[in-house]
Amino acid sequence: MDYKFNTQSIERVGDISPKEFKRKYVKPQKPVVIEHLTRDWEALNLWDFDYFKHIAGEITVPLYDSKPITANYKYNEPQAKMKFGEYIDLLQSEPTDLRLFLFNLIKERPQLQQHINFPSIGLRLFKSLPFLFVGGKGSKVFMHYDIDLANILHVHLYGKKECLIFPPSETKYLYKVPNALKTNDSIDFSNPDFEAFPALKFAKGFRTQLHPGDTLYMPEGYWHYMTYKTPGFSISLRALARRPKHLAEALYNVSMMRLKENIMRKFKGDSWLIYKQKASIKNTHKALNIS
Ligand SMILES: O=C(O)CCC(=O)C(=O)O
Repeated sequence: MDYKFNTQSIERVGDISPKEFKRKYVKPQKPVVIEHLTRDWEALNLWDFDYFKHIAGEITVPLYDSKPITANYKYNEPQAKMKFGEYIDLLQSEPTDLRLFLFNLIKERPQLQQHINFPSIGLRLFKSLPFLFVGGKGSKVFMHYDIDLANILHVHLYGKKECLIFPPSETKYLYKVPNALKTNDSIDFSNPDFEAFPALKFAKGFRTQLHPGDTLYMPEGYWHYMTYKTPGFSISLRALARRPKHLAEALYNVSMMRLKENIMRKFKGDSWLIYKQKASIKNTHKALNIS
């Protein structure tokens, strides 16, 4: 991985006790990859694309691509829908930027629940929300943080994936788009243009490459950008944000932010989205005194 950003490699541990995990990573809100947390998961051996096609090929799934959104779409509305089996055929036959994002496959196929074990790691994980993420070779998940600012265990189960992440402290350098949880659409985080986006030079982040069985702990509100080096999938387990500031933002995001966004898109159309892109640059440069 050859990111131009100022990054350090995310620490890796094999096994870790809940006490040590809390002390070394949750309390200081530091990311870590835990290599053996899911050693006993049947999903690691059983789940692959053929298996998903067999048990869930007929389900219609929402898909997202990498094109900037237009005002015709509501907040987080998928750009495409397809039978899961057809999508699997597509990503196995050619590179595609179509991704399955935050999909609760276990709700659709509850028998899958028995193949995963919620780890005892000192986080109170939501048992009903193991979300599935799937991507084709080369697909990229734009830089964002999650609406609930949860503590996330991102369990990688198949393929190879690269992760570039930044703590919330770096938001001021990342050209955050107003009333959204993403950065300016024109930034290519695989090859950033520091002339056009000079504040990015100051951002300090972390990177790693995930292989099947790796669990990435992403603390509250961490920005993340993922690149699928091969077709692959992961699931994420989440626990509520603990910091009052983050909890308050999570509540605001799921209620007001989303609502405001849908109203503005409806009444102002694409000019609202264009305004926000420009504002992400203007606000960042103004706050940092960059002319
Ligand atoms: O890896 C992916 O496809 C997206 C992961 C993600 O955005 C998340 O875990 O919140």
